[in-house]
Amino acid sequence: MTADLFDGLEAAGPAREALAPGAVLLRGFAWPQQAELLAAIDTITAQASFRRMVTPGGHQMSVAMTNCGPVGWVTDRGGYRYDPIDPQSGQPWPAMPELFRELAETAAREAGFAGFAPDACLINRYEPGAKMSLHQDRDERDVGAPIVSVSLGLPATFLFGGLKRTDKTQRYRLVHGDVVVWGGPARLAFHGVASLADGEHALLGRRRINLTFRRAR
Ligand code: MD3
Ligand code: FE
Repeated sequence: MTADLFDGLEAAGPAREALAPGAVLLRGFAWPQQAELLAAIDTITAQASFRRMVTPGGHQMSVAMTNCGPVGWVTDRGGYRYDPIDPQSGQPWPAMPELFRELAETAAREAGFAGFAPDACLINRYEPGAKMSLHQDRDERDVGAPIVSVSLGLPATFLFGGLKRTDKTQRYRLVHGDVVVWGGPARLAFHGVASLADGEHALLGRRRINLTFRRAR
């Protein structure tokens, strides 16, 4: 009896929560890979360290960033772009680990976007007080491809709005291991992250790390 119920749950697959049309939260989807993900992040950041970039307007971001994969998202006084070279080292970004690619592809498939092949993985590091103001992600060539985000470490309050900056925002709490797939009508929605509350995470300490997978070109 219990086995039958359990089989039923297994057949249903991971818990899928629709946040909005096109936005699917897979709670704890990255949990099984957490140790490997953190080890891979350490390897990447040893080659391409976290840095706080400057916006075209001249403000230094509170979130520290790095990238892996064929291209990386960068900003400086000249604007936003995807660059195959890390401007800090003059070298290509570290390769995207197979584990990352597979996690992003599997999550996208679970959310109904089969065949997602990310060529960029932006790695964001939030320390207490760091935040990301409301913005759209529109530097990618094909906005038909979804964005997959993986939350690790301290919990964050994610702000999700509409297609206009002034649209009302909804708040979601994203915790360690959560994966969200943003596609379809959600792909161009305004979004941001509220100032990170202080805390202590068992594996990451006073930090939140977010992986954002994109098809940039
Ligand atoms: C919803 N990062 O790097 S990831 C970003 O938690 C960014 O670091 C946030 O927004 C973070 O651009 C949020 C979730 C996310 C990413 C892209 C989206 C949500 C999105 C694009 C459209 C709608
Ligand atoms: Fe974004």
